[in-house]
Amino acid sequence: MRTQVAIIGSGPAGLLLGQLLTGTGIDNVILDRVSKDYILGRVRAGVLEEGTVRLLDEAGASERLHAEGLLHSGFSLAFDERNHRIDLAGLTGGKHVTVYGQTEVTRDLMHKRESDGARTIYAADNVAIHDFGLNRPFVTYESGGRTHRIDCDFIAGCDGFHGVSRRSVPESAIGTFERVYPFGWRGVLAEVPPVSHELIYANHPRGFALCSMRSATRSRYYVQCSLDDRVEDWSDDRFWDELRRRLPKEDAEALTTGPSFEKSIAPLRSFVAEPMRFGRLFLAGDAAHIVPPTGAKGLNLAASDVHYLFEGLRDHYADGTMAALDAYSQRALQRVWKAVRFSWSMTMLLHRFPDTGAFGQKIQHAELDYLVHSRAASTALAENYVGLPF
Ligand code: RFL
Ligand code: PHB
Repeated sequence: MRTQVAIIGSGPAGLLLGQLLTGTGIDNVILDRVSKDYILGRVRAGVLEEGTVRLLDEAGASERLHAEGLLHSGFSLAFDERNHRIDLAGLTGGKHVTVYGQTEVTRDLMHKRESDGARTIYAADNVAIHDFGLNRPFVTYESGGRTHRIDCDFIAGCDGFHGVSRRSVPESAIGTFERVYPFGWRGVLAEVPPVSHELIYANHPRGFALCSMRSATRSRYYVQCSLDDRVEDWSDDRFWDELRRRLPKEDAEALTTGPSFEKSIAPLRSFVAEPMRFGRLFLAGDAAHIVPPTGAKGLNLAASDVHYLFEGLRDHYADGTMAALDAYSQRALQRVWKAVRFSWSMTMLLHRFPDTGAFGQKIQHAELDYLVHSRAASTALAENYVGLPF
């Protein structure tokens, strides 16, 4: 088989890139190691920046998002037993975020891809990428007991943190930067109305908590937990009790609980690989970087990478230029590091660390107090949260 761009990974990065390319008449094939149903069973991000929504518009996959997504013009930082609202729209000249699940973004992109007749190969075993340092790269994979080969002009490595693309680059050619945090997030999804119509990020002596949602009837909640915890250690009752204890009294009393239908524990990590381009291989999204979810940036960074990569590929196929592809890694990384910094700072601000100590707690408190009472500091927070321009 031959294509122009072989895309490894059918997560939001790969699907969005595939749709933008298909819309411009650039042939592409997406390969994923797992099945479509498995991908649609993953519950992850929930907050979309305006730039991400714009790209989904461009990809022709945003009709349901505009009908069902929830526009949020603010969120709360909870500490000292009360909520302090950050007025995102007021501080950023009217910008919003949209609360719409990653699962739904993925479903909409898959649906659009199928209706366009673009090729996707699910459950592809042993995907391997070859000769990306040369002009004629190719991809191999196994399926139905046979090995298949796809010849292409470029490979887009959109296969997440554990994918094969980044691992195929010789260690001497790649630099990595990493911080692993000493805790995780225990998350639940439950068919109950959200405790508040806006998100609440809580800093509490017992640990961080986050109240989010997927719709007016479906809530997504998280509490900071130990890395040693297993999902089975957390009954629904234990989860709801812990969440209540970490919220201001008015929210704890208003919280509606119910059986959870998705439970997970996610470790938290910051990670960046540099550069993001190796010859004819381009990394995008979690394949190149990971941020802790505290700033709601992972999916949005995948989208901005895809924007820069798409521009490079589009220009190349329009008039043969490599200029934007040559600039890809540098342009993407400039934005990546700002989101890595923001996600790290939100994580440091809101969690209890084993070594926080009395001094650390005083510093966190002073910073929170400054953030919510200084217009300059609130503006910087809001500007980053709604997303830096791309
Ligand atoms: P994905 O979604 O991991 O997709 C990668 C795809 O590649 C496939 N794959 C392979 N395919 C072929 N061969 C191989 N060897 C392969 N290895 C892997 C996988 O099966 C998969 O289908 O990466 P992508 O597309 O870069 O998207 C990134 C986002 O998924 C991620 O950044 C976000 O989910 C992060 N995140 C959040 N981001 C936000 O912007 N806002 C949020 O509110 C937010 N909340 C979150 C989050 C992530 C979380 N977890 C679970 C880590 C909340 C949580 C709890
Ligand atoms: C979510 O709804 O899953 C969510 C929202 C905000 C975050 C992280 C996750 O910062």
